[in-house]
Amino acid sequence: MSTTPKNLEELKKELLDKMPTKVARKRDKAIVPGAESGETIPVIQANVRTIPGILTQRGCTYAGCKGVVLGPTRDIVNLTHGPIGCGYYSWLTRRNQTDAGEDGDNYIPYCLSTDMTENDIVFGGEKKLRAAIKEAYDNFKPKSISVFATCPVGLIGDDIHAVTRQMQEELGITVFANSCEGYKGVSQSAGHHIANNQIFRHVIGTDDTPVEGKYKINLLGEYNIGGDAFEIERIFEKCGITLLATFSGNSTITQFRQAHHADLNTVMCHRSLNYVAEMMETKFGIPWIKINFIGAEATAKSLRRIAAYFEDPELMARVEQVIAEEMPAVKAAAAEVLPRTTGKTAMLFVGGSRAHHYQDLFREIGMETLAAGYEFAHRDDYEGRHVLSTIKVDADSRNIEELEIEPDPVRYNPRKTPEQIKALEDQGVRFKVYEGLIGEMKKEALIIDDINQYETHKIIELMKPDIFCAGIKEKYIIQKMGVPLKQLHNYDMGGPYAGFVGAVNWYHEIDRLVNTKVWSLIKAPWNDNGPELEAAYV
Ligand code: CFN
Ligand code: HCA
Repeated sequence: MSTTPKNLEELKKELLDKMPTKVARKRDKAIVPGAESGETIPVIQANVRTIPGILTQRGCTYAGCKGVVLGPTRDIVNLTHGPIGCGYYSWLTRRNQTDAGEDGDNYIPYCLSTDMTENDIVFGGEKKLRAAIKEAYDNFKPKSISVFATCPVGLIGDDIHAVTRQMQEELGITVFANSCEGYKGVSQSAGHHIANNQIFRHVIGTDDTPVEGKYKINLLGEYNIGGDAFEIERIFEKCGITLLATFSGNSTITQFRQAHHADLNTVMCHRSLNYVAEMMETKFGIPWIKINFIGAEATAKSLRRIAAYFEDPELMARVEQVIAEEMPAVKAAAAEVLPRTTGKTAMLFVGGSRAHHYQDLFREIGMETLAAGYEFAHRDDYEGRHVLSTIKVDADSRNIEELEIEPDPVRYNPRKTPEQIKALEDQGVRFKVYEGLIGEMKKEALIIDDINQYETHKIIELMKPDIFCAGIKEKYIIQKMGVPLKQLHNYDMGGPYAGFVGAVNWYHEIDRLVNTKVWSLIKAPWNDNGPELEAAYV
């Protein structure tokens, strides 16, 4: 990499240079360097309101609740309470796949909305909501109906929870509502939290039917985008690990109801599902560990982590055997592309976990990340955290043997220094480590929270990456600059990229993208005195 710590500061200065003083002062706090290998982790500003007038990548609370967390469950009917736009524009946009299973129940392809109009805004929409729930029930006879509030619902004060309570009684199925009005919070992150709370309150642990199987786990924060969950399911099955429920890729409500029978929760996307992990630990005594199945090495490490948790030689041996069987194909694919991909550079600005996870996949083909950041993650996703290991459960009796050492395990708990950790460990305290993004990036790299459109253009101009990873809003503008953009949200119709099979897909895809000659032939219309500009100025 050509930049040094000094010119990193210069880069940052150039990024902020043209901004009004007040804006530059605020944005300055959201831009920090990396801090690999034991260096002090800088504090980054995150999860704060986007400055009005700035073009952000972020989405809304409704999107985080309905689209992200609850949307991927195939047998819950999702009903949007609001004007038709929110339902329509969140209809099948996220590429979360599902296997309709033996019962064939799959409502994901449908778009259900109360279609509120002026009349409902003025006189209230509760009647219409009640009728829509009834209509959905009559048509589908589903196991559950979940209602999502859009902005106007909160503004006019419809009591959606009273309506769903009534309808639950009347219909005899689980009906629950989410007060996920788009304007709440500062991003879709608030919507994740609301969905976590409602699924925990209304669904998780409501079916005590015992579930058979050895090494029972749940997978939290995996949404089966492009078939990722299918590949992870394949690997678990091969290892003899019993997956009770995935929250929420390729999932059913029955799996959620029975998820409390698991021995362990594994958390893939910490940002969107950590609340359920913490609540299940507190209520059911199920510990959680962080895992990551993006990257072949990360997959192997995660499987070993799960096996180590169970402390069972049989599982450990099985996991080693699976890794040994799967790795040769991965290594062969990497060896094939490495001569062409080594030394290429990437930037990743996406969501609340992939900007971190996908760096492993790039590393495996010799590519370095110059700059990265999240849209809506919180400080712990950047800075990492050491959570005091709060709970130990007796596997047979399910008795909690050791309770919270810290009063509130959910509370943000900053990363501790090596000395502090050693001192606490000497006292017998155990830690659960959650590595953040900053600690895994070089000090020459830039980390930017909630990057905006101006900064995106500037950083591409200044650091010239070979590939940029982001979403649909950024894609075509960046490609017009001559830089390939790989969508890390929907995978551009590709995938899976998780697990061993996913790694092979990724290596080939990235090789194609960074080595095709077409990008050098592109001239951006705004640099070409093209017809658009002429038309604008005549
Ligand atoms: S599938 Fe996940 S992995 S859930 Fe989250 S933070 Fe979004 S929808 Mo887009 S791709 Fe993205 Fe992450 Fe977790 Fe997806 S990086 S922004 S809300 N996300
Ligand atoms: C969301 C969903 C999204 C959007 C993707 C994008 C997704 O945040 O509401 O901007 O391209 O993954 O579908 O993140």
